[in-house]
Amino acid sequence: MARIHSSKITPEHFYFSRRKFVSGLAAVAAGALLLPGCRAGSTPPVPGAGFCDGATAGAAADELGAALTPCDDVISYNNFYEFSLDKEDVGFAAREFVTSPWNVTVGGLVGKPRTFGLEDLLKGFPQEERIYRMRCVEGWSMVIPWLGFPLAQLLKQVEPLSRARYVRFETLLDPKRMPGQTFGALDWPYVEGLRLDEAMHNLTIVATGLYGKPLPPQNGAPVRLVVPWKYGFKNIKSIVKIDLVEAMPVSSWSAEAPHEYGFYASVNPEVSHPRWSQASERRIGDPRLAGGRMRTLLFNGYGKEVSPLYEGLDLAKNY
Ligand SMILES: Nc1nc2c(c(=O)[nH]1)N[C@H]1C(S)=C(S)[C@@H](COP(=O)(O)O)O[C@H]1N2
Ligand SMILES: [Mo]
Repeated sequence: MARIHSSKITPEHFYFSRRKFVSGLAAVAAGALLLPGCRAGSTPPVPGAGFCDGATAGAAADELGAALTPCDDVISYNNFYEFSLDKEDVGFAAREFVTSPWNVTVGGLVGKPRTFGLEDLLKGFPQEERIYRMRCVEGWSMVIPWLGFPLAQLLKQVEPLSRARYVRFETLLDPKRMPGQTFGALDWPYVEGLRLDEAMHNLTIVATGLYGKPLPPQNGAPVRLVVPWKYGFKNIKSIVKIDLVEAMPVSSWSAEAPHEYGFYASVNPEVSHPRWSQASERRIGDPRLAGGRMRTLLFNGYGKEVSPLYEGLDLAKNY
């Protein structure tokens, strides 16, 4: 574990909360004890078992001309606190995560509640590729070719009632399979939410794969949310439950630090995080930047598509 530097055991998400910070350190320490061999410096990147061999994408760049982030980077630099607080260790910690069988229960304020098996999601909805920028609130970003389908298609099948105004999502709760859930970094399970119109927007997808293959564990296997105009933490991984609800759900990060992480979490270069500016970002794996930063775009560059959702809303207050 000598490879863990102090910068990596102080995840940017945590800072104010001393209690959580200490438990984060304990989590990393516990991880070190459980994994004495850790990863030798020469071991190939996790999962290494060839996920990125034959990785395919329909294009080499996004619609703004930015190159796709190399597959190896997409699967070896992850935030997934259910497994590890160290981004470069998540893939290793999640390598044996069993995601079959898997069910997603969709209910709440709907006319036709239903439990979908993973096969229902894969066969019942045409899978398409979406190349999206993903901007983490910590100030880094990637360009990722996802496979999946619009969440709207799934929601239409269950027939939301008129009282439904928000959608609430939950990650699997199973500390035996997700060891990070015994460390208490967040209140588990991980919860996220969208306003119903955001959830129904065509850009919002249920992702089942990336680079032409089923999602690897570290990226949220077997199903996760991707909302490309919002900060990465909205993209909840390994979903087991979706509920249509009347009141605005409290997401895990808002519960943890309400002044740092709001409900909307739309990417906005003009609204700083209390501890850092959001005006620029580090694009992982982009050799042209040579470690430098690029400007962050309002709504992560999807403003033309999504700004109508927020007419009349004060984006600084609804951060
Ligand atoms: N269940 C769960 N979902 C999660 C997280 C997490 O810790 N747990 N991290 C979030 C954060 S902060 C980011 S930036 C993205 C990272 O997605 P990636 O690892 O696929 O790039 O997942 C989000 N979804
Ligand atoms: Mo993030």
